[in-house]
Amino acid sequence: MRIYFCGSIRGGRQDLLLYQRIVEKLQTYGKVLTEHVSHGDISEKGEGAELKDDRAIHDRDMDWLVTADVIVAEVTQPSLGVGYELGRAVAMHKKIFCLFRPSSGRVLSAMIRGADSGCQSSVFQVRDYSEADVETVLQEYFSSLKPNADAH
Ligand code: 6K6
Repeated sequence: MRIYFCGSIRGGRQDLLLYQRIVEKLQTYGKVLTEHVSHGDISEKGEGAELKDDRAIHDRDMDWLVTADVIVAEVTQPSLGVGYELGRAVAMHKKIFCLFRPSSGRVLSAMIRGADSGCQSSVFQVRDYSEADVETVLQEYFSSLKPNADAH
């Protein structure tokens, strides 16, 4: 399974340690295409060890998104890039799982919360969770995916 993980970079790196836990768990289910989102050496400016221009980053990420079977996004820290990736993934009819922590005191964008139809088999799901439960929540989501289910 090819997994595309979305998390804030220029939107703010406050949740970096949580992204690392999420990526570690996701790696037990398949190949995480965007592992770098959890790398501590990328600053809020999006600068990392491997310097690329913005167009190259965008084009490479979109190529990966096309090939992904499932998109997992931590959406608590607002990020334009994550919102953009989710919109593009919806247009591609991808399976999408968004994780939000109400304990942050934030209110999730209606455009993300409202994209979840509320039905358990919805291709776009938003899950409220607390940090301590992140591995369990991911486990529940991935066990609910049918083996060999078509992402389109
Ligand atoms: C250099 C080395 C590694 O990463 C960099 C530079 N930046 C980015 N690289 C890869 N993906 C990125 C980069 N900046 C943003 N993204 C994508 O947008 C990621 O897949 C994130 O999910 C999302 C974050 O968007 P912002 O708006 O918070 O930056």
